[in-house]
Parts: sequence; structure tokens; C-alpha cells
Amino acid sequence: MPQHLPDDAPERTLILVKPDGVARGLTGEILRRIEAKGYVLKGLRLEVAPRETLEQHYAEHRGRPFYEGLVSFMGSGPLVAALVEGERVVEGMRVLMGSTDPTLAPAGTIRGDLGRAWDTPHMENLIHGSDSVESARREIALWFPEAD
Ligand code: IDP
Ligand code: MG
Repeated sequence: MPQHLPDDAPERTLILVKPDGVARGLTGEILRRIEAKGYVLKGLRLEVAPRETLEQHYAEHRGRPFYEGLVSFMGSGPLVAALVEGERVVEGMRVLMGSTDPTLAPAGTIRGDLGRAWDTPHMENLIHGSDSVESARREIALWFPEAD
């Protein structure tokens, strides 16, 4: 939680509709599911992300075999960055998204219903969501510094 917000401020998470989601015209469907769940959009931006932002965003994956492909894919077209708020929204969004591999993500989830494997070394799975409150804090500072 940003320093100036009280401890009981609503939980927030950083969501990205990845370039595959935007290119496939699924931005509306993905945001619809987030809003239908009852979470609230507090920030929303369409952009081609600078490589430096993507390198910072995925710093934990540097050195992995899929890292270069992942970073270049994430910069290959516009993505949508969303600041999303709600009670237990970090873990709630992870459930709504489904597991990382879209082939194995359960039906009913964003990745399970809308994603599939393609012939790429990286995984195209439509959406990013912060994996912990701590990661959310770091990622919100990166993507929405004005809201931090
Ligand atoms: P997450 O997006 O479900 O949190 P992470 O493990 O944080 O998954 O990985 C970040 C992203 O890197 C994934 O969403 C996916 O696009 C890609 N990725 C993760 N693991 C692999 C892999 O083993 N092969 C290819 N791409 C991967
Ligand atoms: Mg992750």
C-alpha cells in the first residue's frame, strides 16, 4: 500500500491486458469480467509499453529461457494497463485469470475460456495480474506512478 494511504485503504492490483488480448479484440470482454466480479477500475490506459518498463515489470524472470521472447512480445503492440480495486482483489484476480498455461487453465477463467497454446516460445495468455499485495505495490508504482 502506498505510504500516504491508510492501512485500511482498499486493496489494489495491477492488471495488464496483454498485446494478444488487445489484438484479438478481447479487451472489452476481459474488463467486463473484472467489472462483473464487482471490482472497480481506478485507472486505465492503452499504450505500447516502453521496453524499460517491461524489463522492470518482469525483472524476476530475467535469465529464464522465455524472457527475451516475453519482453519483446509484451512490446509488440498496444496493451491495456488497469489499476483495479476491491476487497482481496489480488487473490481474486488470480482466480479470475486462471493458471499461467492457458491450455491447462480451468474453464470459467479468462485464460481457460479465451486462451490457448500457440506456436511461440513464450506463453500468450491474455492477462497479467499481480501475484501478491507486495508485487501489486511495486507494479502499481511502475505503471501508475501518479496513483501511487
Ligand atoms: P503469471 O503471469 O501467471 O503470474 P509468471 O510465472 O509470473 O506467470 O510468468 C510471467 C509470464 O511469463 C507468464 O504469464 C507467461 O506469459 C510467461 N511464462 C511463464 N512461464 C513460462 C514458460 O515456462 N514458458 C513460456 N512462457 C512463460
Ligand atoms: Mg506473475
